[in-house]
Amino acid sequence: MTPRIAPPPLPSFRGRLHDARTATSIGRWLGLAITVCFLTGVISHYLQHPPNWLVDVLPSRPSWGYRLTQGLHVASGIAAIPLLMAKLWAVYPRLFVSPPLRSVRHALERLSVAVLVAAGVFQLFSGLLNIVEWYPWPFAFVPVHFAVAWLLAGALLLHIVVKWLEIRSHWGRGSTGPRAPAAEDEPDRRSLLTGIAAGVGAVTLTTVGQSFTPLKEFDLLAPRHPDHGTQGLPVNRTAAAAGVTASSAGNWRLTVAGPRPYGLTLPELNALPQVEVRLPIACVEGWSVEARWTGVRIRDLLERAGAPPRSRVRVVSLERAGAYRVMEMGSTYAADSLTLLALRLNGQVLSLDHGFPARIIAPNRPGVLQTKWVGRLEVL
Ligand SMILES: Nc1nc2c(c(=O)[nH]1)N[C@H]1C(S)=C(S)[C@@H](COP(=O)(O)O)O[C@H]1N2
Ligand SMILES: [Mo]
Repeated sequence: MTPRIAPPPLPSFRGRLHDARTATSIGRWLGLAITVCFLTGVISHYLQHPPNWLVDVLPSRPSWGYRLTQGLHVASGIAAIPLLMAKLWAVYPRLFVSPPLRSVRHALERLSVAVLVAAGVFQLFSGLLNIVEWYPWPFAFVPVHFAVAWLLAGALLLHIVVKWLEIRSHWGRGSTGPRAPAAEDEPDRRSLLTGIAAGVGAVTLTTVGQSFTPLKEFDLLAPRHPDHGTQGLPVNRTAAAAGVTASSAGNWRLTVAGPRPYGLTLPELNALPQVEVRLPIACVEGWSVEARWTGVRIRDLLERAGAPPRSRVRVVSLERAGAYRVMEMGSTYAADSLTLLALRLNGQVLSLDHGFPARIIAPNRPGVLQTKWVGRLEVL
């Protein structure tokens, strides 16, 4: 007879707060954060990569729209990190159930939770690394972050449906019934939740000032500070990084291609009617800041080239290579009176890092599309 080898004993958990009540209390805040993050992320994606049918209907107003949605996207994603860690702490003893798979239903449930956890962890950490511009992976961030967002949304929806009865019975204050939590645990649970709230508050307060400028004094942890940079504005990609030099910008001429193509030197552009607007740059990475921009309306430049109304425009930068060298703009943006080929920033000639001699500034658009060092406009 061969002796039977006993499986290693499963850990036993004595902490009392690893229960459905705690999981529900944390889960609703985590669910809210993920929902806000998902919806604002989808908005960001379609503003940045619109399918053709959407290009001319994307709204160029409100001018602060993208600033708000992308600020919320990054803030809700950051807030979700401590919430996700707390939630995983609350439920991790359930990893150690025996037998590990009880039925087909149980197997499917565990699989869906595995997908949910993996997608949630991936989204939050890839997003976090993206805002510090660290890409320690072989794939492109944007398409993968976008695809996994849908996976996460689907897995979350499934999770809520599967757990609906449990969630409902633990949602209210004095939940009763057979699954009601022990009343003597409530003070401990309140302490735990207060601690989690303090953690969420701390990470939010020390980062949200990167876009919500009234709190900029507390912006200690965000990678960017709204005031730090030449001319009082952060720089995302410097002229040096883009390979643009003062001399390449020196004998610069703007060319405008269209039914009546033309070129303009910088003095000629400066002699055209100048418009001043207050618009934010709102980077996809979460920082944003409003500034005063002066320059020539894009729609005036297009009209001069004989562009028909509701034309789209392609903008080409002097930059030799780079993901943001070429940008296209739908007719709502091109026709908006706030959309400028800006020559000045806060009253000063643009610095080379901010796009000298000329850059695009448009309302309600992701920062990546605010093309710097513009060399050419093409009526489409
Ligand atoms: N040609 C070009 N324009 C560009 C970029 C770039 O890499 N190349 N970066 C964009 C990004 S990501 C942002 S957020 C804004 C930032 O503008 P700023 O550096 O003047 O603050 O410029 C945009 N314009
Ligand atoms: Mo950006």
